[in-house]
Amino acid sequence: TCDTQKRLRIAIQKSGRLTDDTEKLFKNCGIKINESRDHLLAHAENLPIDILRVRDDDIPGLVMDHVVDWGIVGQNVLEETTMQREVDGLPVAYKEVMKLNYGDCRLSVAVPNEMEYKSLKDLEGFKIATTYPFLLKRKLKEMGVSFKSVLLTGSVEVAPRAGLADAICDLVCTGATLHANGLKEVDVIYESKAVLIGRDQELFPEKQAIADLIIPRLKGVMAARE
Ligand code: PRT
Ligand code: ZN
Repeated sequence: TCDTQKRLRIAIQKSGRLTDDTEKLFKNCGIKINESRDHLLAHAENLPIDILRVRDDDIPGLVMDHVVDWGIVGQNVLEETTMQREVDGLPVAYKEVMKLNYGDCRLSVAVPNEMEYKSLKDLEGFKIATTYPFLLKRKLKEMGVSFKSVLLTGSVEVAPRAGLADAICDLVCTGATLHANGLKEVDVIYESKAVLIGRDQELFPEKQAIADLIIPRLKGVMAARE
């Protein structure tokens, strides 16, 4: 339909750590979305913009497969997904429209408190539980450390205690989760924040006009919140 040519389609996280900040940002930019969070697709009332609410893990692929024009996702998920898609032979092109000022976290290696740790070399031969095997492997390969990753998409922090792994590599914000699980953060391997990405292709002129209207507003709102 002509709608898909004329309305800018943006994928955002349906429900999670990026959702509130993303919705606040849109609201402050004057994008009015009244539909509730249960709607997969929400239409802005006052602008030709459609919001697609999905799992954050799906957002890079939706942009790279040209299903949406823009997406907001953590750089951690973006980079991990890109490396996975390269292995799978899927398209990985996108462009970064702008970095956003929320979603800050770090991907860190953590080990049991009682373990003596000096450097990443101490992880040689370890089993490491993580949701981010590609980011971890990139870093450890660079350091010449071989290891075995144990893929867990949740409850990563309980893996050492459960005897599933010797160490973990997980996202950290305050460190409270690690602390509560008898783990200490020993090395940061990747620092992340939320980014707005777009498909690597020219937009239809109608959509480009909406993008040109919204980009300065996004920048303005973020500058005001610094
Ligand atoms: O359902 P869906 O797949 O969409 O969500 P999700 O559960 O995969 O992701 P979600 O909502 O947890 O996180 C979305 C994005 O927020 C992440 O990809 C990061 O880019 C960013 N982010 C920022 C974080 C954190 N901070 C964070 N602290 N993501 C996760 N955490 C988790 C971490 O994994 C650990 O379990 O919070 C816990 C640690 O927090 P602290 O404060 O105890 O250190
Ligand atoms: Zn996710």
